[in-house]
Amino acid sequence: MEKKNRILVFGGTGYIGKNIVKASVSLGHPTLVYTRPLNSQTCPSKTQLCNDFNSMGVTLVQGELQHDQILKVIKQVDIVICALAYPQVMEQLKIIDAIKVAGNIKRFIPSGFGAEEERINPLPPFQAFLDKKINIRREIEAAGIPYTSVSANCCAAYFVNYLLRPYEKRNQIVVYGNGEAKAVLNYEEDVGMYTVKAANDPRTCNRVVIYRPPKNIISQNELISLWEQKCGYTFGKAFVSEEEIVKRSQTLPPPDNIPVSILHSVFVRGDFTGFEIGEEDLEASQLYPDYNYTSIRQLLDIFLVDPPAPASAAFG
Ligand code: NAP
Ligand code: EMF
Repeated sequence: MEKKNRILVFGGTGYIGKNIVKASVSLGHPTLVYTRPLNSQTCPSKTQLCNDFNSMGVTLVQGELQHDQILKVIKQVDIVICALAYPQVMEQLKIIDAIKVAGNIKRFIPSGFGAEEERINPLPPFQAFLDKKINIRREIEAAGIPYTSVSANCCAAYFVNYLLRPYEKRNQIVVYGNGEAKAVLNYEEDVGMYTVKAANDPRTCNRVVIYRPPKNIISQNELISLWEQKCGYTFGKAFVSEEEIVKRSQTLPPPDNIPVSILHSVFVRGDFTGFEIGEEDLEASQLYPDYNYTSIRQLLDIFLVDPPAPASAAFG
């Protein structure tokens, strides 16, 4: 039996990161999570998650993003996956430096997990957001570190909850633009699984992998219709015009201007399906056809029985 790569996750206690950690464990990898020190100020949900990780056999390494500390743990693994929050995106330079010094890392996955950063041209606030991630891609390439960049498109539970608000039992749903543009909504657990698979796959070395499974390509209007079929209820629609959305992106102060710019890119412009997956591209469901991802239809069935808590407009 081939020895499993040891995987280290930065940001592993986060929204995306926890799915990566769980996927790493479920796929049989020795898994380490580098996390800021736990103390009396640590939020109870993170403390509980770390306890759960311990019981799953995850090795928790507590520390700050400081060179010597991260170098020491990087020397113990084969693969590094970073899921740090957006405000810490440039902190990845420290991880890149440590990987260069260590010299043992087979693959580095930077904290992308969203748009295909170099194939869309969104409103300025989202573009500025993407430019930082693109900068990190260039630094990784310049360092000669083997990498895989992940374009996970939209986290389905996050965005379906944000759009439908099932928890709030509203009779009207907000629609951005005319609701026709196609988005790609991928269940967070599948983002974790695809990411760990890709991180271990020779085919994806120094490549971008796009997560665009066919059953997860959907417009807001299609999503609402599906939800109406499942609920047996017809919702009113409150349309927010593109002009209003653009105006908000221009008038809201940073960082509040980023989420509205993302909504514009995803749901008004349809940027995330605005380019073809060509012969040269790597798409996750084509790379791993035997992996049964959770479709939007299946996710709505989950929401029916277990609606998530109210949406928050974070921009992690
Ligand atoms: P998050 O949950 O907000 O944070 C991830 C981790 O970052 C936290 O668990 C924490 O780890 C660490 N962190 C947070 N604040 C920090 C600070 N001040 N200093 C040092 N570390 C800090 O992040 P996320 O929402 O999962 O985002 C991860 C990536 O996914 C980002 O690149 C984001 O843009 C992307 N994303 C994409 C989507 C989508 O729909 N496509 C949705 C959400 C996020 P510890 O406390 O364990 O140190
Ligand atoms: O705030 C967000 O969405 C609100 C509508 C951010 C967290 C979501 C996100 C999405 C992305 O692409 C869809 C972060 C990074 C992305 O590239």
